[in-house]
Amino acid sequence: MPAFTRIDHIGIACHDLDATARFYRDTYGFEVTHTETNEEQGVREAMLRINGTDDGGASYLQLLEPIRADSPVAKFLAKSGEGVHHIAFGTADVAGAAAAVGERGVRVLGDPRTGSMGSLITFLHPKDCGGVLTELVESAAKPDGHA
Ligand code: CMX
Ligand code: CO
Repeated sequence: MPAFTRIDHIGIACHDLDATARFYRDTYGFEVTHTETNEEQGVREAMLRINGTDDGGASYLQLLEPIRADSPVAKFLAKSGEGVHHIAFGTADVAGAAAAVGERGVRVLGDPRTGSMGSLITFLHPKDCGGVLTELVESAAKPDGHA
């Protein structure tokens, strides 16, 4: 069984990243700790660190605003509206974890590629996960200090 060590993040689809970030700041005091655009995923994203430090052991909210009409998040917003889009589990070895989950009959959506903050990510099909789009994340930073 692969080791999944934390909830890395919860991904939330929104139309307006800045307005949604303001809601989380004003309602809960959660601050945006990182922003970036991921061209491949077709999103502008904001990470709000909820606990820990950026050492590979923290948990985040990940706000996602589409930058292209044909991106997965744009498609989701058109169909379902704003809300929780995916959950992401942290692991020290995303390729190994994806292979192990794939052996259990879950469709893995592509090879590991670049995610937030230099991480390696892949996705599991929501139809094989009880309706939950699931992401696997290997942080660029390792909690034990080893690269
Ligand atoms: N959660 C739950 N179900 C979802 C879903 C989601 N986020 N997105 C799509 N689905 C469901 C749809 O409702 C649909 O169900 P029905 O067949 O019952 O209608 C089914 O999955 C197929 O959806 P679709 O709208 O036809 O979309 P596609 O099949 O083209 O794509 C998916 C779905 C999951 C393969 C695609 O969204 C994907 O590859 N996602 C992974 C990449 C991604 O989401 N990137 C953005 C986040 C980036 C990041 O986290 O850094
Ligand atoms: Co994500």
